[in-house]
Amino acid sequence: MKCNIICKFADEKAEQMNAVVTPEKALRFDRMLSAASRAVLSAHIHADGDAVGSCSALLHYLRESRGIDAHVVLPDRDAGGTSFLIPEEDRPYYHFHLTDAADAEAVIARSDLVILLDCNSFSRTEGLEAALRGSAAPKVLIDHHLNPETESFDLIFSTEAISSASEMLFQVLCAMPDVAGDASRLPAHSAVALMTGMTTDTNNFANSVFPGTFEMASRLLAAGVDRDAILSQLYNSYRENRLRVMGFLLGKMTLTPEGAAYMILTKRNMNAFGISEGETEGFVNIPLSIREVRLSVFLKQDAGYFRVSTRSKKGTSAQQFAARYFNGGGHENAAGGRLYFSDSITSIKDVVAYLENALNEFLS
Ligand SMILES: [Mn+2]
Repeated sequence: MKCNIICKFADEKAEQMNAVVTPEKALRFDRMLSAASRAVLSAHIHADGDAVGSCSALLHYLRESRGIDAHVVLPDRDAGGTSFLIPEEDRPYYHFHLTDAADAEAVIARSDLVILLDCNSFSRTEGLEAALRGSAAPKVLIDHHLNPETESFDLIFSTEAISSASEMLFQVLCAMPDVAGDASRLPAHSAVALMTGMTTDTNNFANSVFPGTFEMASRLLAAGVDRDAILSQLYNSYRENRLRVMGFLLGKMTLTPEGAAYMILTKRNMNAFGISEGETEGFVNIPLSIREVRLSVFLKQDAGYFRVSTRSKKGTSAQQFAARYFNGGGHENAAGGRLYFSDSITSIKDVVAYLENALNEFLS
């Protein structure tokens, strides 16, 4: 019997990958690290597993392997589920602009190297944007999003043909002379953090998986990474409240005739369930398990606006939907944006009307 589900990875994807980490670029990065003494690493607002994973992996490599006084500066906070990547002894190296802007900006001001991870533009670091842009230090981008802000960086490692910023960083680190392709030469924490970032960005190897993704996973496992322990931290360490609010949202989920599903979480509901930022991570993926659903939208109320997350099945563009109706972006099948309250959108009812109209227009 002929199998009609075959994997088709175009050769150009592999080639694209080779063109990203060339020996010349690796050498330039190695020289930049050798010249640096105080580096600052940053990532997008609402840091997820890949943002925290790639930052904490690089933090440990720079500190342990390169003797660089490295610090991580994040716009708001780390995602709840990845706090195991920031052990108590690492806390002094993490700075959150939301809770201490002066401290975060001072760290950037004294750094002689800026590295942005899992983020295609300084604008996505929100409160940190001015300080990062204003830094006179050389700037490096390690990312996997569409449309990197090329003009703002001295060196860029970025392609969409990769699972995560963590995978991009893995390739870059493997090209460093002290690692030389041997993942067991990475600091143990870095290996765990890279595996974590790749796992969360692929939704545990369900989406955005490339040949290099399994190769990296294989090499990290061979280097001793305990994936069971990571999975237990990521997926079996939630609070009861998270499942209660999940049940509530799924009960109220709306399906549209065009093949969309949406869920809306208000501030009032968040407070009632005692849910904090980051605890609803992954909810937007669930409705895609329904056969008819090709686009899932999750709205979560924030101060003056709704955060919008969208996920889609192949053939439907979550990215275009987020860009067209929510002034956002991201990846083809995973994107996000915002819906602000305005003169025409003053209530939840208006939000629902806007969303339903958008879904109808986009999908029909
Ligand atoms: Mn990412």
